[in-house]
Amino acid sequence: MEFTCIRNYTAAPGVGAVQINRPAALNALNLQTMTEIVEAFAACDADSDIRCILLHGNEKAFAAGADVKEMSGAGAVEMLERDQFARWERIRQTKKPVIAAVSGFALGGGCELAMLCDMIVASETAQFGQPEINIGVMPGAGGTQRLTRAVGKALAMELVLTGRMLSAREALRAGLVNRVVPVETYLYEAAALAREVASKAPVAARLAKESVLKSFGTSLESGLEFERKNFYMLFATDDQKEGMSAFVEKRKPKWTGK
Ligand code: DAK
Repeated sequence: MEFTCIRNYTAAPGVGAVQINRPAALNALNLQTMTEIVEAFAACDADSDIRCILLHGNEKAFAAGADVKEMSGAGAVEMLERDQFARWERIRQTKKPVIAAVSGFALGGGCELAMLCDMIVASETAQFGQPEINIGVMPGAGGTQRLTRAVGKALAMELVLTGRMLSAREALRAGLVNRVVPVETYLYEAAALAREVASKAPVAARLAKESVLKSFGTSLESGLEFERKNFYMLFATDDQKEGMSAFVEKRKPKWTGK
């Protein structure tokens, strides 16, 4: 069996790279690819040398959506039995920060996958969209929710109802992506950002990610309470002692992740 997702190299110190690799189908996400992404993320999460995950496709496509050919003949019961949501849920539960490097198409499930990541670095050629309406369905993996939270109701409604694609620059203006960089350097820039995140105290990074994500779907009050508990918890780590001592002693901290 040929792998459609590659996790075989370290893009930068502390960074585990995962590449979606079905170029002939513009990286359309079939069940096999989703399973392999889940496995790759789980392996990165379990590897203490990896502190940040970088997910990317190729220059032409991050992912042009779920695999329409695989889905087209399926009925509701078959879709239910495929239990795709379990795979998406496992990706959502990734503990380490995840950065998506997006070039070319990020459509439908591809856009949803990018939005499931914690930050997005886009190349100038990136195009985002939820074109499911054009094939008689609607976003099914969080698109109506995450896109709306990221860009607001007006633009989300337009994208979901017309299927129009958003350019990288528009995505930046709308707050969907963190930065737009030349296509020649997008992977390098994304890896540099991932490397910076990977250089931070790992437990603090994990709890900080968790706390930011908590702001969705919770009241300000319970979000603040959650944040407070995580903040206190960090005072039980060696890294907090090390980080603050290093600051006082004017030296670089050495993180142990403990
Ligand atoms: N699925 C399968 N194959 C795809 C594909 C896709 N989404 N997108 C592209 N391909 C394939 C094309 O069929 C073509 O294959 P061959 O004909 O060469 O065998 C090859 O990739 C190159 O594509 P094109 O020839 O079309 O390339 P162009 O440059 O002319 O056009 C395009 C690029 C991206 C505009 C066009 O390919 C396109 O419109 N693709 C479909 C985009 C789309 O509709 N995406 C949304 C799909 S629905 C769920 C989770 C997620 C989802 C659903 C449920 N659960 C958890 C339950 C998500 C649903 C979706 O994403």
